[in-house]
Amino acid sequence: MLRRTQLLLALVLLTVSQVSAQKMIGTETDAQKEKRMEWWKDDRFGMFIHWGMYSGAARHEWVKHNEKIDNAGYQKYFDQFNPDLFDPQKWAREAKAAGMKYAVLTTKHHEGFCLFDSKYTDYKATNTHAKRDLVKEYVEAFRAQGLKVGFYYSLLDWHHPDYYPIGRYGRAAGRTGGGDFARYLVFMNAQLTELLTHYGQIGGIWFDGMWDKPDADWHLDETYALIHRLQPGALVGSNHHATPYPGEDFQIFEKDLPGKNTAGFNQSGISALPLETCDTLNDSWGFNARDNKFKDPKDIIRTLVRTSGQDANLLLNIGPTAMGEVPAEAATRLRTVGAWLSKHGEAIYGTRGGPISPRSWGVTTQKDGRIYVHVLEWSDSAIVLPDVPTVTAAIDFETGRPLALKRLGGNMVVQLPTGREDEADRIVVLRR
Ligand code: JFZ
Repeated sequence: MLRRTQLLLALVLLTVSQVSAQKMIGTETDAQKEKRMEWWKDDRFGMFIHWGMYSGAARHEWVKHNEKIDNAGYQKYFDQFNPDLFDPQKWAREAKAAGMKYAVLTTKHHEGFCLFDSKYTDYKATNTHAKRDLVKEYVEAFRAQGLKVGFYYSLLDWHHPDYYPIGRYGRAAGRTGGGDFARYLVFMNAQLTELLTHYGQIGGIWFDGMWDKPDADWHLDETYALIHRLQPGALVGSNHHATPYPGEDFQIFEKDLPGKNTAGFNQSGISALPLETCDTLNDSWGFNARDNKFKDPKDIIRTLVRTSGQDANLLLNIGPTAMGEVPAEAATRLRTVGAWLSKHGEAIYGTRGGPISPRSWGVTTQKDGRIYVHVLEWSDSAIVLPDVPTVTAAIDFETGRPLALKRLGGNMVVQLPTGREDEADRIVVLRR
């Protein structure tokens, strides 16, 4: 009898907390939400940073899973972790010079190691040779450069004993075979509370790893309500590759433009939420000494332009070494993008997707009565666009010179600047 009353009480409490969680998320109007997300959409371009103990292994951030390393075998990366070249101000300057406006750092990746000084674990940077809270230094350095700071947090945990039953991945990582998932969720929410109360105003929380246990009850509504309550301005996104859940503010596409699925992760299609693509400079997120498949800077610029043309953001990753250095191949690419943005940023920052939907040749963005036609892959000297009746003139962005514009059978034929077909982007400004 007593047990039944207790159960009933627990059920009532759970229902009450769920109802209040939904209310927290649900009371915001669309207009309020749009206002809250404006800065983020205006920013368009952010820096993703994958950094952890796996950086020391230098063989991809999934090394513990890929090489079936148990906790004892992985311990050496903890013992060796000594990022004596870590200079977050340098990272922040690199981000700024790249034209990035916000950043997201892996505070805890799948390996379970925390870069911050959490009360709820010993598996943290404070207990390594670093002896300090690295998240705090990141936050301070990026903020000083005027960038917004966000936190990546892995729901999946290959180390915590209460992450049980284990999911699809990390099965050979020497797990104990027991644990209490409800207790894990308490731990997780306690850590999120630390992240949202110890570091000032946070841009957002970027979740990952839910795909490891898609059918588990993560009590997402409670976690999301907690975030929105602690920091009403923070944005919530989760890289679960599914249609976004209530309480999420943006939809993430991994290694693909929104709606595309060349990587095989993104089967969900585009939702009504604001969008973000996250991508790598080579093939790995965490530092991988064997991965030298660095992308052509021109393609990186084109990815940024294409995401903007889809009214989406680009979160572009660096994987610093365990010592804390940004690999030279990454740094030079960031500088190239930054140099391009310093000249062409007007057609990216603060824009929204343009009136002509994305095409194979390129995309359009728009701002303040101007349409920016980004011609990315088209070698002819003119282009045919669907008519936008309010357009009165076409101008070459680079030189400010007028370009011929003719109406023809419900289309606009726009002359393109020649001799620059090889450039990452040829921008034509259409004036209204
Ligand atoms: C995830 C992480 O696993 C990865 O390490 C990185 O942090 C990235 C941003 O996000 O990437 C995934 C997630 C799921 C799959 C593959 C890569 N999956 O389900 O195949």
